[in-house]
Amino acid sequence: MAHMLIAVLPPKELLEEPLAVQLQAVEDQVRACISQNAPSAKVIQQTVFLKNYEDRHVCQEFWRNVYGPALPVNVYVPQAPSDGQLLAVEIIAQECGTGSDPAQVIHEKEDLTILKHSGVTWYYACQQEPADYSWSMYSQSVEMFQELDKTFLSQKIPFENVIRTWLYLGNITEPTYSELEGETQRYKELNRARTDFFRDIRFFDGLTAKPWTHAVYPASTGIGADGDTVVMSALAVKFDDPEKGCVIPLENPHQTSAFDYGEQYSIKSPKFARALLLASEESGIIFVSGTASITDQETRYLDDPLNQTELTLDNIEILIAEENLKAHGKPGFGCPLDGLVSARVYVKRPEHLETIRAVCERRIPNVPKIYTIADVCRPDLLVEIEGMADVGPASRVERI
Ligand code: 3EB
Repeated sequence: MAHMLIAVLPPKELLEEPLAVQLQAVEDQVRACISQNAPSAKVIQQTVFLKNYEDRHVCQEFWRNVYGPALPVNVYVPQAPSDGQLLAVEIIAQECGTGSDPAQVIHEKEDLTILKHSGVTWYYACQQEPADYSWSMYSQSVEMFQELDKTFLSQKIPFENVIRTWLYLGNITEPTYSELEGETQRYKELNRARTDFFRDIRFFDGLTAKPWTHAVYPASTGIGADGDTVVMSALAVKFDDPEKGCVIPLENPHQTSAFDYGEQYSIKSPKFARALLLASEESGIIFVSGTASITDQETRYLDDPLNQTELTLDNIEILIAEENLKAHGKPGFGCPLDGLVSARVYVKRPEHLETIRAVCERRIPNVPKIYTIADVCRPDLLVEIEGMADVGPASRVERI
């Protein structure tokens, strides 16, 4: 019973067509893909990148009609797809089967979908808006983390079980006012809010039998978005038997851990792991955090989108490699770079798109990818890439 990742874009010839046409074209492709390859598959989560963020209401209404009570969590991201489309969609689906242990999908509410299979429960949650855009960046961020917490707590799942977060932040590098620092930057205030919110959370305690002797954090993406929006989503998991589950945050030996970055980047460092392995005995998934052209803690290749992309992919390659997994105590759970099953490529400037795309198409040609236009948290970073890899002795990836 496989997990499926699908990246869908409306075809080029529909670029000038209105939203309804592009939306229907996307939906038709998803239906065709599922019915040809895995008819029992159910959609768990859709991440919808929008050129016009206000289109999210029309999209949500459209999918309410398509799915009825089986509506998956839809995360609307205010980032334009790279080639002028009104939307691009990344889908996570699960083959459900009918055997003795069929996967079970529970559509708890529009911002929470739960998937249970093979002894693991997955909780996909979304916080689409802050309570009030007039609040400070810090307060908006804390409130959104608290709302996500409530969503998980409604299922008795503590935030300790969150393994992956996505933080989309409008005007990410723009100035804002902070009680602590006076004039600062929106991203830095998000980091301060995250640090405060995470302070008493002992990540993964109770989730797996393994105790952590040092601070550990979920994998994450922190990335720009249009306007002054803030969107967050998160994935939590639970194991039927904590003895059988395995969660290992991964660091990159060539990079300073983000949580150890110096204060020049952010007075409170960004609390995230470079990647995270979620594994059972035989198979695993690596969630690769947003990754950029950084070694140690410095940005490399200023104004050089080609080499920034190469270094970013080198960083991902190192993270997911057999050698790194072995160094983290999980030999047999690594894979080569093109073992990624999906990738998102966030491009800062549209004029760098073709340069960045050429590198990605050369190095990860068979990986389903979505390119969007988004600002990166450091003004000198021109590209950020995240992804997922399917690993472990029992890994079997089919590319369709
Ligand atoms: C970096 O390596 C680039 O704040 O959650 C990447 C992934 C980045 C996640 C976050 C930020 C975040 O520092 C930026």
